[in-house]
Amino acid sequence: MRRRRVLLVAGGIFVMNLSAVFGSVPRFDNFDGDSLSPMWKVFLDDPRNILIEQTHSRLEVTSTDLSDEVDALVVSNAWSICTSDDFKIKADLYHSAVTNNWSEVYFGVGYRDDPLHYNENYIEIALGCDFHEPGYWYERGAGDVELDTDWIPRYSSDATLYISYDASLDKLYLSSTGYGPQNAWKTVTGVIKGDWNRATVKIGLGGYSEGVPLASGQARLDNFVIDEATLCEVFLPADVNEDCKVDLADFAMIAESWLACNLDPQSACPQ
Ligand SMILES: [Ca+2]
Ligand SMILES: [Ca+2]
Repeated sequence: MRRRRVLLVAGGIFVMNLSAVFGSVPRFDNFDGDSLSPMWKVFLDDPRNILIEQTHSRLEVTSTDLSDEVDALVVSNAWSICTSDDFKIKADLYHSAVTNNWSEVYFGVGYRDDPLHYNENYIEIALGCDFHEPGYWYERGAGDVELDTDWIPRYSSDATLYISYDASLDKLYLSSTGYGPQNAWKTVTGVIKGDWNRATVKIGLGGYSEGVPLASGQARLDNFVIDEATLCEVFLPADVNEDCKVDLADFAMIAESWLACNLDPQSACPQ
């Protein structure tokens, strides 16, 4: 129905001491200051035609009519959410561009296998519009492939979007009314710890446009809150499986590859 590509999430290769930047990871961001918190990293597909900026005490996505299937988003910088425990996160989103082409603002979780390539895995809930019909949009994807999508009409420009996770059931609940299964519009089962096999996930907040000129205030995000979560502040260099702990599981993965050598040519490897 809507061909799109979303660039959600950074890889886990960024080893920096985030706690040195601002103590522990904040549990909320109201985007009110003069500049974006270091808890976020910005990704822009095409800075000439789509931007995400902290201004007017919120995050605003703006774009031109030359934006062509492009994203602008902020992603959790170095920190991530542990999937060993339940989590509850929410954010306020607003989208009022009613046009024939698709544009949206979104909130989601995901990760990227290979930070050098468009190889993202993500689950998002969005406020968007195309064919002059505003709607809520759900999407689960891997790279350029949409694996699962859904859409329902929307009658308000703003909404609080809720993402909650039941770690024991590996169920992710997406909603515009509240946390948990009782509020879920979409329930995604067996993906985060199942298909993805992830001990942590990153958070993404952003916008997307297919040639829709988004003016200041038409597409915006605000008031990100972590109501419940165990956070990983930063991956340690020896944390091979990225579960925020360095233990025997990491050692076992290292031992599996011990003395392996992938140099090309192979003659460069120790003989
Ligand atoms: Ca704000
Ligand atoms: Ca580990």
